[in-house]
Amino acid sequence: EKEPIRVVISGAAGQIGYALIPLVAGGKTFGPNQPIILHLLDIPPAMKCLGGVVMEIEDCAYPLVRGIVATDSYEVAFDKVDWAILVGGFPRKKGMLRKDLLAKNASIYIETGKVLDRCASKDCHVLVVANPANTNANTLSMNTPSIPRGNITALTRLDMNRGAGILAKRLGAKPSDVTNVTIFGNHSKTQFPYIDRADINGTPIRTAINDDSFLDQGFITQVQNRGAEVIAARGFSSAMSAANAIKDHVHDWFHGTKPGQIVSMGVDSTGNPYGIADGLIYSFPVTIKNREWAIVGGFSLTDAQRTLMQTTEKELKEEKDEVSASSNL
Ligand code: NAX
Repeated sequence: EKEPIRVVISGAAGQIGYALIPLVAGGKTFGPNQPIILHLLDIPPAMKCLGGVVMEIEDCAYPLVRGIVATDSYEVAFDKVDWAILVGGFPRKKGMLRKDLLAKNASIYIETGKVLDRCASKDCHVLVVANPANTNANTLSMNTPSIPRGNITALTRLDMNRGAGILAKRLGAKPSDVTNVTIFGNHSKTQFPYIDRADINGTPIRTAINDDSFLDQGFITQVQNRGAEVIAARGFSSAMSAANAIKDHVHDWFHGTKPGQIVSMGVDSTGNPYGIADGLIYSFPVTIKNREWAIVGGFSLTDAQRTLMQTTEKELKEEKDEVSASSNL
């Protein structure tokens, strides 16, 4: 039998945590033969609730779960972890400025980075989910000098899945038949969902849908606003679909992408083939082999599409600058 791997989930008492734990513990991320030791981190006021979550995990009697560590200590939570799924963060409160949200989360991700660097496995693979996800990942990465920068990623898979879902619905097709939708840039309203490498059962999406004004405008806005639509309807932000996307991101990172499959991840932009500035965590099309991602270059881009890529790049630069200003990074 394989050795168990240690997987930490931060923000484990929150709503994404509640939807994610069954996927990780049930073998949907690391596979049905990979035992795991679950490390669950949250803050002190959430400990009682986390205790209830632990009881429920025990009551599920998952065959792959070989241990549970539930804690409010970063040191304990990050001790020897091989994978870190970081969902915990400070939520945007009413009346709070974006700048304050950035600063608050920057301080969390500076601290998280420092402790992770000290305590985690040196080959720890990190996925940041908490918003602003790309910038939190970048902040964390600047504080993890001994973990390779390629090991730090941000979640844009939900946006990619949303895009595939919208296209499939429009075509009356199965979402799984729509492949290779790409998300460029930030996990925010400036993101650029790109469909010119996407297809449905081998037919390019642009041919299958044959409506450029929808594909170049309406579709993009729909993907950008999908998160806000869910909040407006449900009163809470996406959790089921976010957990599902985390499962997909980690699954593909752990197992590799299939031949011909391209997925989107927020990754280090340094040296990228699209002319985006170095030093950002920007979402690109990637393939994955041996737990290493590689950006897929050569996508054809119109001037309008280049502008969309630059708009989201500009936002990421601004977020990075605001974090530096607030924390003297
Ligand atoms: P919840 O508020 O339900 O849960 C967050 C949990 O994090 C809470 O239990 C809280 O106590 C904990 N927490 C707060 N500060 C912490 C810290 N310093 N260390 C450890 N834990 C801490 O939010 P939820 O709906 O689960 O969303 C979590 C995060 O995911 C939010 O930042 C949200 O914006 C972000 N999202 C990102 C998405 C993406 O695609 N990248 C999509 C979904 C989601 O909106």
